[in-house]
Amino acid sequence: MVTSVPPSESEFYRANGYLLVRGLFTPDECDFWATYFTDMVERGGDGWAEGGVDPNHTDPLKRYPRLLQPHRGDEVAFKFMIDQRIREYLTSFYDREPLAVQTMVYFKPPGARGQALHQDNRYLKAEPGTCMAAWLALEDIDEENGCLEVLPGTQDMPMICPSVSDTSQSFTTDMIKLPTIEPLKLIMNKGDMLFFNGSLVHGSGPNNSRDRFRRIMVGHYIEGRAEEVAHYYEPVFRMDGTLVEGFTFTDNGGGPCGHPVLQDGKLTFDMSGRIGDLSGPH
Ligand SMILES: O=C(O)CCC(=O)C(=O)O
Repeated sequence: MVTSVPPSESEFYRANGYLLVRGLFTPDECDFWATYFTDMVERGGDGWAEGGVDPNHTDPLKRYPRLLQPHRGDEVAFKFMIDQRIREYLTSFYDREPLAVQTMVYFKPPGARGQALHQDNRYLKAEPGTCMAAWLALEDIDEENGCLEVLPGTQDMPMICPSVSDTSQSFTTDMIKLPTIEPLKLIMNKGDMLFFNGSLVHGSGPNNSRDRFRRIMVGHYIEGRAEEVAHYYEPVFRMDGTLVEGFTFTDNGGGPCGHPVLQDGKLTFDMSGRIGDLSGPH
């Protein structure tokens, strides 16, 4: 496939493990997806809402839970996952087409908790290589409504053993704590896309706004050279939309992880940890 991605952008991704592309999608496309998936969750989620929808719950995330894997039955989500622009960018990073394994839609209404810092390949377990995310802002996103935060410099780190999160701030319970790295908060406009790799530590804070949702769509991919991925991510698709037959799915058993150790001001890892068993989304 001929790619129109400027080489400086793919070089930035390879060096930093992330790349922010401004205006990759139009405001009209974002408005369409925001309305389409909000309608979906408000009518009960069509089977894709994590834990089901409870419209009267006091927790905003029970009223607007994430949609998980809607591409497995919904054409709109499937088309987003294999969008040509995403395909070109991801292909340019490793000079090879990736494989598509996941879609998610987050609503994060006012008052909703965020998601504590984590690494995606802890969950996807793509091997060899890693996974990649294509995270699209469906509206303007800043610190107030819970922007994404990344820890620069973590893109080549091993899987790090998580500690327990503060569940008043995060709806997930794992949290990576690194003593030395300040989070980079990514202020994004509607239509901007962030690509990032499976080692880059990232997460988001709560939505502290009074009346602004923070809707995003994300696709997850694995490198084209990957030979296995965790069971939850079955089935695997090529970026032309065809199904990959005979892929190997791992049983989600734990692999090694590193405990952060500061030695003379330098961050290293004691790799004696084991990631616990996990199944399901991250
Ligand atoms: O949107 C968020 O707050 C977190 C998303 C995320 O962690 C991911 O897509 O891997």
